[in-house]
Amino acid sequence: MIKEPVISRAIIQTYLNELVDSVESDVVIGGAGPSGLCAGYYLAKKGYKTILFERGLKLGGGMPGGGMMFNKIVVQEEGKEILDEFGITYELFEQGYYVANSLEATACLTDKSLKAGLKIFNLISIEDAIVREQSVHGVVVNWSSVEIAKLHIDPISFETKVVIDATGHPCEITRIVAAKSGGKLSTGSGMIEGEKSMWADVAERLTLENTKQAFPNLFVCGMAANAVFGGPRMGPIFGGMLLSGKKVAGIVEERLKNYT
Ligand code: 48H
Repeated sequence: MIKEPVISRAIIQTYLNELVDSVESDVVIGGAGPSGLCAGYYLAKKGYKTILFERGLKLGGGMPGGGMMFNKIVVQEEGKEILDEFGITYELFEQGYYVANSLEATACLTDKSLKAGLKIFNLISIEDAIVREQSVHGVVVNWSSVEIAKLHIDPISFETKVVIDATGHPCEITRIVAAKSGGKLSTGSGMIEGEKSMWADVAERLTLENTKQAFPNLFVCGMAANAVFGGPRMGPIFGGMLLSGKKVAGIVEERLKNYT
């Protein structure tokens, strides 16, 4: 006989165990787009306790939508190694341009990052950061439904050594830190420089250059990196997003090795 209370207990208990275990971690990532999932995969695979909060119900950010709802993504030569790493099927369209199904790409990133040990909590939004002595020490979160319904309910916080802002175009975590720190980011102006108009070639290069620390213990990747440091957008080419996720994982790993 199937008992409803057991089903309820199984869900609530296992979820809460994971949430309680995540209150302290090595890395918190905000956003489950391609760059965030990729960063989470490489860090979790190395054994770092890595937690990801995603505002939405579904994962993948802007990836499943492809280009203007055509569910295909393009990846340039440099990004092919990551398609291979995640087992994503692709075809050569023209020399240097690979095309993949955006749904399969999203599914593979999700599957491999979860199996590598990344803890993903969807439907939870990061609304603030813990900042102490000019350094980030964690994130402040609430249910996305609370945010959407504009309910006056206090959030809870998760302490961590490093935060990665992978929230895409709005660069939400860094924007909050910039505002509350009075413009102390490591950008030219100390504030968010803002994303520039489309220029795929330059944008893909700058995405990688801009993948770095924006504030002590706060790193940016993907579109957030370009928004924070002032790079252009690139449209539905995703090599830069994937490579940025991999790059930030490497930088964060170095930071964690020297963390006291
Ligand atoms: C929790 C949050 C919060 C928050 C947002 O936009 P994304 O796909 O991000 P990237 O940078 O990995 O990829 C960008 C790519 O999808 C894209 O938009 C491109 C290539 N555009 C080019 C162009 O020219 O337009 O994903 C970000 C994720 C989303 O799922 C959000 O729901 C989530 O972050 N998110 N999660 N707390 N405060 N803010």
